[in-house]
Amino acid sequence: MKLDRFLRLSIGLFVTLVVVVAIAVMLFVTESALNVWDRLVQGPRILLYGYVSVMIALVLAAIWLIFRLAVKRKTTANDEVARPLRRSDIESRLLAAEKSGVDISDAQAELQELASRQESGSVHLCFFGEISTGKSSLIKALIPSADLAINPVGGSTVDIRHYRWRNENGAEILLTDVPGTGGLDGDLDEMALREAQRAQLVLLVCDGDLTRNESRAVTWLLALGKPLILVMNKSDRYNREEQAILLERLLDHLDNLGGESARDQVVAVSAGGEVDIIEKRADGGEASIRSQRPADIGVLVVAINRLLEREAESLDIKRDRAVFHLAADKLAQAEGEYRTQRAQQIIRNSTRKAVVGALAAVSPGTDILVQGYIGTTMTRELCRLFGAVPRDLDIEEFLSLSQSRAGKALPLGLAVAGNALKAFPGAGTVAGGLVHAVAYGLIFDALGRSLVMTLTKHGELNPGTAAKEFEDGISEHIEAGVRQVAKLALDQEKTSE
Ligand SMILES: Nc1nc2c(ncn2[C@@H]2O[C@H](COP(=O)(O)OP(=O)(O)OP(=O)(O)O)[C@@H](O)[C@H]2O)c(=O)[nH]1
Ligand SMILES: [Mg+2]
Repeated sequence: MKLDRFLRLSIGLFVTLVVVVAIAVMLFVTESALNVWDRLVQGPRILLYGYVSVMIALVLAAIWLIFRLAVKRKTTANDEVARPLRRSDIESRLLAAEKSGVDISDAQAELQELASRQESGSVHLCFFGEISTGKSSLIKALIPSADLAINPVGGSTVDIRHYRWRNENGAEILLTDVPGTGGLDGDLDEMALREAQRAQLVLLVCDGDLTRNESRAVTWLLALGKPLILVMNKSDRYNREEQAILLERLLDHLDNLGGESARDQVVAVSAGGEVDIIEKRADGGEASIRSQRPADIGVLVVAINRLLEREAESLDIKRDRAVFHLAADKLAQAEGEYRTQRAQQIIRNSTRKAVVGALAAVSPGTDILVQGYIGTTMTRELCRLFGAVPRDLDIEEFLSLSQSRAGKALPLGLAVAGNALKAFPGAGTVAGGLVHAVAYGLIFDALGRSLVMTLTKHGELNPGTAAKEFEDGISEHIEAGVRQVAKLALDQEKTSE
């Protein structure tokens, strides 16, 4: 109790003291400010304006410095707002990417294909689904004269083909057959997904309840805003009741996955398909005859026509948006590849500088290299490449956190470098300086590699996380980079001889 009272008394005294000091400081500052102001007002105007300008400049400089050092800046990726992509968005992104050296040909080809489809005014219906669900058979049932690969063994369609179909209103529609997804070749999945993205309408063909992959595909298509019909093919394998139950379930799935679907957007059909019938011959023997099961696809034709009618206004707009996304995805992929390449270049350049520095200096020490000019430049360049805008303090903190680990890893670097140089053809007698230079190079290379991993994963430089990444992966990275760095050091030494 006594202690509590003493504490409160002390706090009271302390607060009083602070208030007294604050009032004194305020009085002092006000007095001097007023003094200065009086003199300035009485003096020549030029002095007044000059003084005020210098004060303003000092305040602005202080704000700028605080902002640069302490305020976290947003990465460019975070600035993006989720809204439908427009042609102008994607075109300006393409232009910017091309300027910085990214190969934009794939993304550009996508826009060109869109332009030619827009010009022809064609409507594309893509038959999309898991392998062997009967996509090609359905097209064959709609266009009996079409020549399609149909096979009981999954994976019979391996490319994209368009077939002309005239519906009852006389409109010409292109039916697109694509490879089935879920086969052994992942590239075919990619090909099918992209073509579905380019079509105005997608028929997702399944042959029973939705599998996990099919549910995922429906979610993706709905997110793209794709007009969709869920086609349960091979319904001849089920009786009426079973068909009704399956259809109900598919409708539920579609609702749960976020589709605002009309009942006629889920249909049960039978493309027919081939069937082997055993016939008794006149001589008493048996013969197997391959025949075509009758197709039952009337509801599908009705569903297609209704959806085309309902969506007439928005078909092209939705298709265009989906293709802009496709082009943006392709651009992002190209940017990723470019970034990887550029990052390797930056790391290689910095590593070379570290090796050169180490070869030239008597005893450079990891601290000078890691925390010095080369370390800061490499970190800054890699951050810029990944669109991260770290504060200067973050870079400093990251490098100083990494420093102790770099120092500890030096013996390992030296051992690995020594071994690698001995094994290198033409290295001759390995001098101590060269081993040190390779070891420093290895540490630098590891720093760059771990930084790229962090930036790829998080998109920004968080000093603690990045330094931890460096620490965790350093041995692995040292081993991975040794051949390249040893070669670099040997080449460097040869050129300086
Ligand atoms: N029972 C039955 N079998 C069918 C039906 N439609 C197709 N099939 C059979 O299913 C198998 C696969 O048919 P495809 O048309 O090649 O299937 P797909 O989806 O194009 O296959 P991929 O191109 O490999 O993805 C064939 O053996 C067809 O005869 C159907 O309505 N009922
Ligand atoms: Mg097929």
